[in-house]
Amino acid sequence: MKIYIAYTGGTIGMVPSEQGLTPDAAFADHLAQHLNASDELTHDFVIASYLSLIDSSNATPKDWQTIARDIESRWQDFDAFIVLHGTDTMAYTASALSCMFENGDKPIIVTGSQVPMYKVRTDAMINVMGAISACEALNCVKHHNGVFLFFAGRLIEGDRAHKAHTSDWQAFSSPNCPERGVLGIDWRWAVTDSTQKSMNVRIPEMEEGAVTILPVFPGVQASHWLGLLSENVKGAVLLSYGAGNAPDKDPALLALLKAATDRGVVIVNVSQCGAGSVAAGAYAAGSALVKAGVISGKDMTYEAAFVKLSFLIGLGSSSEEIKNCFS
Ligand code: ASN
Repeated sequence: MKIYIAYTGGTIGMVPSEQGLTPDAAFADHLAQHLNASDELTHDFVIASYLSLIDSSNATPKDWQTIARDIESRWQDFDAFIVLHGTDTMAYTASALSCMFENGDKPIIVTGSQVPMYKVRTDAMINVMGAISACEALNCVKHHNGVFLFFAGRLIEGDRAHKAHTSDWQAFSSPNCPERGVLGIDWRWAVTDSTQKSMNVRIPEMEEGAVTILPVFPGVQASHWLGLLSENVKGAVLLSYGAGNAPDKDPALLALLKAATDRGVVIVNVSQCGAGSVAAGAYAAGSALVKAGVISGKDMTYEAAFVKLSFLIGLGSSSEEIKNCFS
């Protein structure tokens, strides 16, 4: 197999500096040495290091676009793609690539590590080797391809991953969807729908700052959200309580939401619980949101809801089209 590996930044290839860990341009060579040292790996690897290597906490929607365009430009030349990325925003990038490479017929696996590769006790190579193994399995055994996040033995659908732990090896969860595969000594695969859908690659010009997140917390006031719902904002993820609730006794708060949805901002309700689904309107406190024009994000992660809004806005979809996509 020909496998393209892109190092975009992140802990996996970081080294110490006076300010703390920072990405290292020499990482691609070190990784190549590791991969070439094994006789068992017979693949052709091309490892690219991005010119601007970042801690993924600096990533913006433009970076998702850059990674997607890079993969698209090499699509015909490789059988599989591995994106090495920081964990902080890995779930957003995996979601974005899922939107951009819909029903992709080759694997795109996003991975990284909790501890840099230069350390003795690192999870870097176990994650890279697992990602390579996922590429082999997806390509050869004809399990369904697509975009996935691989971490600590779990192959998670790209638009279902959530960063769930700061320091465990198992940093990602798949709250509302079974993992596609779990890698122990061998793979255990989930049964999936086997209908082959046609591939649809759409990489829009991504806007920065078009989507915001509105946190709900005890005592939240309209003034807290006013700046977040500024003129240039076209979409928002509302991080509600429980099954989709927010305070319904503050008219100013609801009026602010209603004014935003009236001017075309699409506001998607996703629970801050981390797992489970929004049941829009089950409680009076949730019905008030529905009346203000807020739509349900159902069981999406907030990362996926944020990305899907950004993607559809990038495509130039109207508010109505975006709402239809979510429903
Ligand atoms: N701050 C790092 C990043 O997201 C964290 C990591 O990769 N483990 O780039």
